[in-house]
Amino acid sequence: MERVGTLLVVLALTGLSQADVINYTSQSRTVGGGAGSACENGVSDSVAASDFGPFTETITVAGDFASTQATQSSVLCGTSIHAQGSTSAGGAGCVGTAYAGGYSDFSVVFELDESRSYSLQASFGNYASYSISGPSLNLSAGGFKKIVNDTLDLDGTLAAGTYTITLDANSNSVFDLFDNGSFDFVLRLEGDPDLDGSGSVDGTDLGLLLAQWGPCATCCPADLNADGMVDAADLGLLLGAWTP
Ligand SMILES: [Ca+2]
Ligand SMILES: [Ca+2]
Repeated sequence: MERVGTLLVVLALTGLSQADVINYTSQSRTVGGGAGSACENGVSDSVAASDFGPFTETITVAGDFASTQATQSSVLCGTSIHAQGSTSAGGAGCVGTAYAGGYSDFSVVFELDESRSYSLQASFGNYASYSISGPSLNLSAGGFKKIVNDTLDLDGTLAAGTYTITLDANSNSVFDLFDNGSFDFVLRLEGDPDLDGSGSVDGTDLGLLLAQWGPCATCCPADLNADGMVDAADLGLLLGAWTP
């Protein structure tokens, strides 16, 4: 019974609302495939995220010569952003007449109320592109250019303000020769030790941290130092911020 009681306490703690560091103001996430050309049967299909929740979709559209496919799995967390997407082109026999492919587009705008440490890891394949803009981080690459195996591995401090991240797995979001691409993106920001946003750092926050102990798969607000793990380093930060 004691173990059951402990489990119930942990479940109750993880059910608490937690303080968000990232304040999302808008998002646009879409996957689609196919085309309106005779070469691909003129069939197309697409799905877009309708809110800020997790978005996981795979679209496959069969054509006369080949099928096109696009995928996206993205999660907008309170302290991190995760996004994976890929596209494939079909209709190789259609070169010179028309070409069809998939698209996987990801775009979010968010605000930081105060400066925060961050870590960012990303990789891009083939005709992918990315753009990150804000007060203290401005990066872009790709467009119509092939950026095979481009990677980002950064850390530092983001100043307060508004940031826009755009990831595009086929470079230009239209059906054409540039339709094979992929992105794999993770941005983590340091968490707030007051995990439940109560105004104090106490046993409730400690319980939330312990419940998230280990590697961070996706949303992981107790990863206070933004390294992808909830471990002794984060515990030390929480205890160091303990409210007397
Ligand atoms: Ca608290
Ligand atoms: Ca950590």
